[in-house]
Amino acid sequence: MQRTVCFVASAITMSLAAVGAQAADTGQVNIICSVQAEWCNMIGTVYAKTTGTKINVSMKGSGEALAQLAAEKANPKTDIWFGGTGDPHLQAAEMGLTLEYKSPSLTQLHAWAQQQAQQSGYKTVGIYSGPLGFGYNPELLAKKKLPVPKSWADLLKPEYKGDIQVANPASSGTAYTMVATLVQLMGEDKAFEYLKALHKNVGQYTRSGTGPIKAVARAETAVSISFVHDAPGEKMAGFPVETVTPAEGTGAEIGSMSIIKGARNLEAAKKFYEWSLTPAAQEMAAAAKQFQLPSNKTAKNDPHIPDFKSIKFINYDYAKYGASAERSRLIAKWEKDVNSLPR
Ligand code: S7P
Repeated sequence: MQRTVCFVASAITMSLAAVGAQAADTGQVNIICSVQAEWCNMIGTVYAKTTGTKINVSMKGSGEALAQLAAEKANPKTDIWFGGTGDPHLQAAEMGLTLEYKSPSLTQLHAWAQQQAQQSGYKTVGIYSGPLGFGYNPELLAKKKLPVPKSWADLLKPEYKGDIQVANPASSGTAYTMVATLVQLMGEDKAFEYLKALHKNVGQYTRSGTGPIKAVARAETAVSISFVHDAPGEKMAGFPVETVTPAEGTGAEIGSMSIIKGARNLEAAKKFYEWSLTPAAQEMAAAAKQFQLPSNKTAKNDPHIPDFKSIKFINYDYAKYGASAERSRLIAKWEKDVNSLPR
């Protein structure tokens, strides 16, 4: 942990040196940040120091962020929702929680990020992408004499009973990405049969999607269903963790950013939004040891970012599975048909 803090602090210092002197006070932006704390802290600190704008950051996973924004709808306290899986951002757009804003920088972004904006009526935008896969602890697997799981089918083998962690789709965008991926890969009936069988092997459903890979890294569980870009940071901190993407195919998130409808600091929020789409801002993710693929085409891609070309992806239907009714229906069905079962 000490190493992480030092690394982030020196990266912040370097970023500040690169962008120049501190600026005068120019208001504030209230942000819900759904990426990891190191990245949230870095963007908050660098942006505040370089622009003079006060940044209030509150950290929340994607599902929890959506719930908070829905609860605040009549009296929003948030200006920007930064990061988190794209499906709840699309749902927020549909629920009228976020503001239409067409950035002049859109053409600088990859097609998948622009598509996320178009599909939402420009109420959100893609800021990064990352593949869903499995994390595993090679030392713990060896100790338990378990093989490395290579496919969705492998996770159902009885020898993994109690050794798999995944988040709860009701609170986690990561876990919802898993449910939507399986439904698209297998068809809904087979996907729910699969999820019921997987349930028997799950030792714990965590609240947040980033919890399971941390548990794998710390040998609290052998296998996780996680975004694979969450592993290199754990590995750099000295933990034994590897990843694999399932042989049958997998989904990817389009991590997104939205301006909140009724934002009290709208002009400041738009400036922060524009800054977040620049290559320099997006490269701060890797400086904070977060290895999602940046959405700006000219941002430098750190070598730790997963190699998308080597992964078998499904053709994820972001519009359909980000739709409010579909997302709520699938989560309710998972609660009723899967989570209620004994393990
Ligand atoms: O920052 C890592 C990351 O995996 O976390 C984000 C997301 O908020 C996960 O949260 P929940 O699953 O708890 O909702 C991802 O967008 C991001 O890549």
